[in-house]
Amino acid sequence: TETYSNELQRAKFKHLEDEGSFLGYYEPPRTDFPLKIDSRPRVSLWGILKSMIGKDLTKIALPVAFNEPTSLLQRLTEDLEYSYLLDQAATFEDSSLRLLYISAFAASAYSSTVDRVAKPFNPLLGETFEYSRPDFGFRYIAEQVSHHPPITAMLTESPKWDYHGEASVKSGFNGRSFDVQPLGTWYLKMRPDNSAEEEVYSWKKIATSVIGIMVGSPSIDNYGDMVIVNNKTGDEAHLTFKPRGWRASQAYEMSGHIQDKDGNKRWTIGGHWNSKIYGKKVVVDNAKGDASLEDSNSSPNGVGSKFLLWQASTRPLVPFNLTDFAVTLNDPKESLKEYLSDSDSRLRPDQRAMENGYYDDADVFKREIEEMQRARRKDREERGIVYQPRFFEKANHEITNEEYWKYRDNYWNKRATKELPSSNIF
Ligand code: ERG
Repeated sequence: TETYSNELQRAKFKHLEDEGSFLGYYEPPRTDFPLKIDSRPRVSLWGILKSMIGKDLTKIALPVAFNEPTSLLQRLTEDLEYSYLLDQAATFEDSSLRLLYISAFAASAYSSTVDRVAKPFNPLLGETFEYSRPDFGFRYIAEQVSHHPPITAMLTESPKWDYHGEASVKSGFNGRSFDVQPLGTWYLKMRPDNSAEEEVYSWKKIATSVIGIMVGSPSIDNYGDMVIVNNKTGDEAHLTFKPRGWRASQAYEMSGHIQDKDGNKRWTIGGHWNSKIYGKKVVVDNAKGDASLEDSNSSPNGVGSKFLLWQASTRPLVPFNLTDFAVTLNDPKESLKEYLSDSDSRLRPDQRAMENGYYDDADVFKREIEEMQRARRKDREERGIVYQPRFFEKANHEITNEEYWKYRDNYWNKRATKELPSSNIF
């Protein structure tokens, strides 16, 4: 606890410990992936998609050959791969510098999409995924709270920050590209080292597209504008992710700036979301407040040239182009089993079969559990029961006043005492 600078951080740390959040996670995460070679049958994406123009993801039934062995609940955990940027952000006294690092965090989430042209398993209604990292200091819980439309609620907590939001997307194949537009708002609650109060940041995610489908070399692009607001100070980050376009030189590019509440630019940010992102101080050099970029040394504290904010980890050699971080997600560790909810993605039989290379079994299991899900829905309809998610509920956000999914505070404490309700969804 000496590593925490104030009462808020210490209280949160104690809460995470008191709820046994890291039980079952003290062994290091796996570094090895069960499957060594990807022997999925080669199927042309265009061959499948050409008859589905105008359809969205919920109406496109794809064979498992288009899946990767992660569930969307796990795919969302990947936002946290570079969570150290948030711990770093909390150390700065200058709120604009905090926002600079938070911007790098928001951009870093896109690095995992490179070469991942595959569909994560669509979570069943009520499916959950938990993931704690004692080494990173956070715990994560996600739940599929709606099936039509598919909506996932998630919350990550750590001593210095909490990150939560709703993943729901509008998607569609327009004949050229398959486009995914995220709809939900994402929130970061920060407990800075030098402050006795929390602050809330919020933003919306940019679009993700599968491009190059017709020409037979599909790849992923992320593009659009992102505005991250510090709702307490009024600071704003304005970030632009360039669409790849025709020139390869523009691929992966992002740039932007951090401004204070009066619109004065304080930092510029830029780089490539697949490799490196830099920050640079904006120096105001005359009374009119014209900004110019100064050049000389390299840290956020010194005045000077650009400094490295973030760098992508190198990818391991595993099937599906998973990152090191993604490899750890579906690990059904012995030490964890006694604590897991029976609705945890790690227990999905279809995904397990796929991870072990049994694609045909995966297809059969997938059909089975989806059939069971349809039967449960039919049963609810007949009995006039409205489905209630177990661990999240709708609430109005106290600061943005938008509707959001609020954690009901009933997962981790029940998990610690092994009293999680059973779901029987798999
Ligand atoms: C983007 C960030 C959002 C949550 C979210 C939801 C779903 C997806 C995107 C993210 C990333 C790209 C995904 C997409 C669903 C399908 C798509 C994973 C994580 C993949 C690349 C597309 C696969 C197509 C296949 C034909 C190969 C459908 O907050």
